[in-house]
Amino acid sequence: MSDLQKKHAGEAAAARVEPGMIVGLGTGSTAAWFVKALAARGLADLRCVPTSEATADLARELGLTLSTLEDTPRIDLTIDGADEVGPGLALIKGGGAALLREKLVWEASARCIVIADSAKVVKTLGAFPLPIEVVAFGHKTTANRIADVLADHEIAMPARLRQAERGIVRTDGGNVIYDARCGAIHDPVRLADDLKLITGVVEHGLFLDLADEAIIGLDSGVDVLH
Ligand code: ABF
Repeated sequence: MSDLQKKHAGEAAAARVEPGMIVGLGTGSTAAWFVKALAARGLADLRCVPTSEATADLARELGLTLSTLEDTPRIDLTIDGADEVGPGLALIKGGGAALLREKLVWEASARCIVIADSAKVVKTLGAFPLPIEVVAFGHKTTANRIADVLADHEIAMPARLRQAERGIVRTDGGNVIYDARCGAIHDPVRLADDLKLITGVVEHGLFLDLADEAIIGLDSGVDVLH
């Protein structure tokens, strides 16, 4: 994980924003570099839709004007991080437990650019555990149904409830996160479809056909993938 590479990617992405835009602000440390660089540009008439309370706090602190999906349902450009960037810009996201709001903002955006350090680029998705957002009520029984679906995809390891020092991790929406240790995901489209059919599953971290471009931070600049 290279903070310098994340900074390069975030700053390059900030240069893509134009005055008057409605901008989706991602979540995570790479997205934080973007938010800082965007605020430093001091562009006029920006309205920003954050994908998490953490990003909202950072943007507010830096003087960016915030909006909501309700007030600005059509976003011009969203810039956000990822945990893995695979072939065809298929992504795993959700390491920051913000995947639901992120996906809602991405799907409301005319254009989405993912920013990441070079270590995030992979040939096959799945080494990073796939986050799955689950309704808290009865989540253990939902986890059993997730295990059955994963088994259908030859994924033997059960998904694990995400916990932190303060206890079970709750998303901004009050849900819980299960991380599925897939190892390798050979059919992301089928897995995404199957996960969404599970009662109790709200969303998952497979972002497929959503990224228009990737700005990959390098030690000495960036690489752009389409
Ligand atoms: C967020 O950024 C999450 O979806 C993703 O997990 C995270 C990556 O965090 P970082 O940029 O800190 O590596 O969008």
